[in-house]
Amino acid sequence: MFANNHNRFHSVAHPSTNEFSGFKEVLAANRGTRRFGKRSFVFNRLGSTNSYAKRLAAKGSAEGTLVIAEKQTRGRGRRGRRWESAPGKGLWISLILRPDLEADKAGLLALLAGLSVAQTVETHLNLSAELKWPNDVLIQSKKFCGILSEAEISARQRLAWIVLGIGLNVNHLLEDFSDEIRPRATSLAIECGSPVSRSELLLAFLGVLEENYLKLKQGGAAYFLQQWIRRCPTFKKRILLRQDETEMEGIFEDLDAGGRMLLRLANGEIRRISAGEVIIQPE
Ligand code: BT5
Repeated sequence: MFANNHNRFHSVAHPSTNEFSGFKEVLAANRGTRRFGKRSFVFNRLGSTNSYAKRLAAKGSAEGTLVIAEKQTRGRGRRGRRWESAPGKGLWISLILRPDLEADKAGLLALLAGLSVAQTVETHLNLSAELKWPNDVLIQSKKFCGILSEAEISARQRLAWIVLGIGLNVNHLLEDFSDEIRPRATSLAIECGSPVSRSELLLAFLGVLEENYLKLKQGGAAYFLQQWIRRCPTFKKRILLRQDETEMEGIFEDLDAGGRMLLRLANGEIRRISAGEVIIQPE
C-alpha cells in the first residue's frame, strides 16, 4: 500500500514538506470505517488534540469523532510530560469513544489502541512493532508512538466517554527530534527508509482500530490480550517498574481482563498495577 523504497528516502531532505495532507478531504472521502473519523475536526495548529477532544466529549460529541492537528503546541504525554509534535511530520490525533464498559476497562482500550498501531504498521508497512506496557509502541526498542487515554467515569462506575490520544512519528528525520529524545525515538520513515503517506496511514489505522474495537465490545478481550502479549518483549521477563518515587522489581507475569499488569515480586506476592513506567529489563 505504501512506498517502501530504501534508497529514495535519503535523497529527499524533508520528505513530508511536499505531501498534500488534506486530512479533511481524505476523511470526508473515507469509506473504510462506519463511525471512526466520520465527524472530524482538523487543525493546522492546536494546543493538544486530547484537551480539545475532551471538551467535545464533555459537550456530547458522538462516538468516533476525531480531532487531528498538523502541529501541537502543548502536546501531552502522561503525568504532564511533553509530547514532541513537530509540524507536518506525524499523526497527532484524538478519538472520542463511548464504549459503555466498566470504568476499570479503560486500560484495555489504551492497549487496544497500541495493538492497532502495531498491526497497522505490520500489515501496511511490513515493519515489526513491539509493545511496551502500558502505552508505547516501539521498533527495535525505539519509540515511535505513545498513547494517552483520558476518561470520564459515570456515577455507575462506567466509562461515560474515553478519549484515545495517539501520537505517531511518521516522517521525522532523526534531526527532527530534540537531543533529549533522539537516542530513544524513531519514525516510520526512518524505519522504512522512505517517506510514508500520513493520510493513507491514518485511514488504515482507523479501519484496524474500529474493527478491533467492535470485536472487543462483542466479547473478544481475551483474544486481544493474547495479541498484545505476543508483541511484548518484556512479557514473563524480569522488569523494573517505577511508580512516582518507588521502584519495584519483579516478573511481568500476566495482564488481567482490564489490561492491568500482574507483577510477581521476589517474595511471590502478585501486585496488580494500573500505571507506571517499565524502565529497565535486567536479565
Ligand atoms: C505518551 O506519554 O507516550 C503519550 C503521548 C500521547 C501523545 C498524543 S499526540 C495526540 C494527543 N494529544 C496530546 O496532547 N497527546 C496525545 P508518556 O508515556 O508519558 O511519554 C512521554 C515521553 O515520551 C516524554 O517524556 C519523552 O521522553 C518521550 N517523547 C516525547 N515526544 C516524543 C516523540 N514525538 N516520540 C518519541 N518519544 C517522545
